[in-house]
This record gives sequence, structure tokens and C-alpha cells, in this order.
Amino acid sequence: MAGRLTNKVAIITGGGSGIGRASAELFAREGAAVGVLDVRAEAAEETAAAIRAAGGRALGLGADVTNDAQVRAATDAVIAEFGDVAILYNNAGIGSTGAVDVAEEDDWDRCFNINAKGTFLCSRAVVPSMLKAGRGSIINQGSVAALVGVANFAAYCAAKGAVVALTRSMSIDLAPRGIRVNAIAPGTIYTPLMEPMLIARGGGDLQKGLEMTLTKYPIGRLGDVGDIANAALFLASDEAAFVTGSTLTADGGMTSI
Ligand code: 1HS
Repeated sequence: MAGRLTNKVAIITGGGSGIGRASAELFAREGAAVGVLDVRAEAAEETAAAIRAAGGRALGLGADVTNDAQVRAATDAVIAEFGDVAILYNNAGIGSTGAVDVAEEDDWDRCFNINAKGTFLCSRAVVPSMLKAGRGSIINQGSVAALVGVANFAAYCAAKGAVVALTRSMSIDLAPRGIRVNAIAPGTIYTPLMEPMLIARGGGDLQKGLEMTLTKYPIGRLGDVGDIANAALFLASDEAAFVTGSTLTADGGMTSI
């Protein structure tokens, strides 16, 4: 299978659904062998099976990105199957709602652990393999919520802000060693992560939450998973050879208002 990622090995976290699944399928269509990680092993395997059924190469693995042993075991399994890793997409994430005065401590910790610490643990596990190969591209899932304030998303805004700051830090540490690190800042994409946040915004009414959200998007629609998968593909590919430390907004103009 020839394409923009031919002969590359990719790991995508949160690959069992949403943006992660769309990206895993796109990367595989572009020639990558894909390690699909998800906290739900059956969802990871489902994505991997769909890729294999379409003629691609994929391995589905259960891994909680907040658990270092699980992350390392999954990374090692991907390397054993396909070889050293060229692309890591730190996509796994979780939402959180609430202003700072009502946010729950457990929720804050969970939001930081999955979004920010997970990015750290997965990167730490994969970088040695990229260094062996002499090159790599890491893509971290940020959010527009890292760039502008979003009402009633306190923990989420803070955690995604951490991901974007970590991206800049990683990029300067790793650029001299051949690894590029970038973030994507998606606007609202209708995925399992976003649904509870939309319901909360609409006061329990999903449709109302969707309508309220749409007013923030000059382009006149919310995003779809393919919009973000295509942004990730660019950053993963050699077309982005001079791009590192950047945060690519894919937000229909939301942050330009
Ligand atoms: C969940 C995703 O990172 C977007 S954060 C919410 C932004 S907005 O659609 O409410 O303006």
C-alpha cells in the first residue's frame, strides 16, 4: 500500500473511536502500520480489524495512557510486530465540565491525568524507539480550549493548555534529535468525548447545546473526525518536515472571532 506514510509505524492512542479511529484508518490507508491503543481493548481491536479488512496493517491493544506499565507493554508489542515507531499521535483524551467553583477534584485529576500525563507517559515510552530510527513525529491533541477561554470547562481548558505548553517544550528538546512535535487544536467535533459537554451546555438538551455551540463557528458547521485526521496526517508526514513546536488550529475560525 503506497501513500504519504509508506513504511512508517504509527501509534495512535484513543484509537478505538472518534478522531483516533478516523486517524488510524487514514494513516493505514496512507501506508502506515498502525498500533491502535485504547483503554477499551475491544474498541482498539475493532479499529485494527477494520484496517486489516481493508488491506492495511494494524495491531489493536488495550492500554490506559495513565498507566506507565500498560503504555510500555503496548509500545513494546507494536515495536515487536512492526519495528521502530515513526509517528505517535497522543489523541486519547477526556472532557470535563464545570466552572472552577463547582469543578470536582477527582474530575480535575482525571482530566489532567488522561489529557496531560497520558501525553507525557506515551511520549516517554515511544521516544527511545524514534531515536533509534533517527526521526519521528509526535502529534499531541490540544484543543481550542487551550487557546481561548471556554465557559464552564475549567479543568479541560487547563489540561489542554498543559498539552500545548508541553508540546512547545518537547519540540525544542527533541528537534536536535530528529523528532518533530506539534499539537492540533480542534474546535468542537461531534465525538463521544464532546457529547456530555454539549449536553451540559444545553442544560441537559443536546440539540440546544449543539445550536449554542454552532454560533461560535464562522464556517457554519462543527468539525468532523476527518477534518482532524487530515490535519494529523499532514503533521505526521514528511510534508511537515520543517514544522515543529506549532499548534495547528482546525477550528472553522472559532479562535479568530
Ligand atoms: C472538545 C474540543 O476540544 C473543543 S472545546 C469546546 C470549544 S466550543 O465549541 O465550545 O467553542
